[in-house]
Amino acid sequence: MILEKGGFLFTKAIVRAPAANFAEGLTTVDMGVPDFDLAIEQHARYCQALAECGLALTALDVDPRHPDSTFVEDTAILTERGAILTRPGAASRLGEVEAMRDAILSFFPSPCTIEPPGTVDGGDICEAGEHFFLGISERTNEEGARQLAAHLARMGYTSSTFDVRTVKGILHLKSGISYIGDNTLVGMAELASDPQFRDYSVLRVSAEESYAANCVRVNHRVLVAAGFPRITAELRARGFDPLVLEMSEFRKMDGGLSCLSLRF
Ligand code: CIR
Repeated sequence: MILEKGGFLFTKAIVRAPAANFAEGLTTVDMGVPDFDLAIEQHARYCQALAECGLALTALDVDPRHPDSTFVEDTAILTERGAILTRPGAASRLGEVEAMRDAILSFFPSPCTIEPPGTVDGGDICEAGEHFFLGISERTNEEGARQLAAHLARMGYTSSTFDVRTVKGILHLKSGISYIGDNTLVGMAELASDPQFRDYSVLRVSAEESYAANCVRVNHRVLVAAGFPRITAELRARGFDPLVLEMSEFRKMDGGLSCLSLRF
């Protein structure tokens, strides 16, 4: 496996542990109420995994004013060439951006912003080297994607949009497809067959393993959710090095592996 320059030599990550009222956050799935103690345990293991991959972590203060605030990925897009603070599409999450602004200022002194009526959730933004796929979803609207595309273009990146609203069962673009480096995507069949992904090698997840489409390349490892043996074996067979993590409690709140951190 070739470790690419540009994108996957991360040294830092921002995380935030779930607040005690985490179960009061938004969800579209019917998988029961998350167990808070187990969520804390899974989050701690997730942080330990990032540290094992060589990342130094910044942990934001727990924020019970925002029950979804453990899903830090949605509040910013961090690239090698600059940062964009988002404007989350759920009203209850708008206030999460302020703490993220404070946290990134020492690393990214002049982040761009998304202005009303634009909305963008970081979970809809899939960085694939020089190109970004921007999901249009219930959270990211066309205006948000337009503003983001302009910011990215100024940084020298290209982008294209993908409407995920017709794909059943996914909240964000990255719930259904992930870029793991080496020109490779992992994706649900409904997305993987789209012509805009034709120049990539695509590892397809089966319908039963669709939750595992949200995996995360972190330096030499690929974080994969536990319980999905087929895609984990396939990753291994292709020369990737999966690091398997339990995500059951975050899944109940529509969260995947990528949303629990911002890596840069
Ligand atoms: C929400 O509905 O906003 C949270 N409960 C889950 C957000 C997951 N974020 C992500 O996948 N990037």
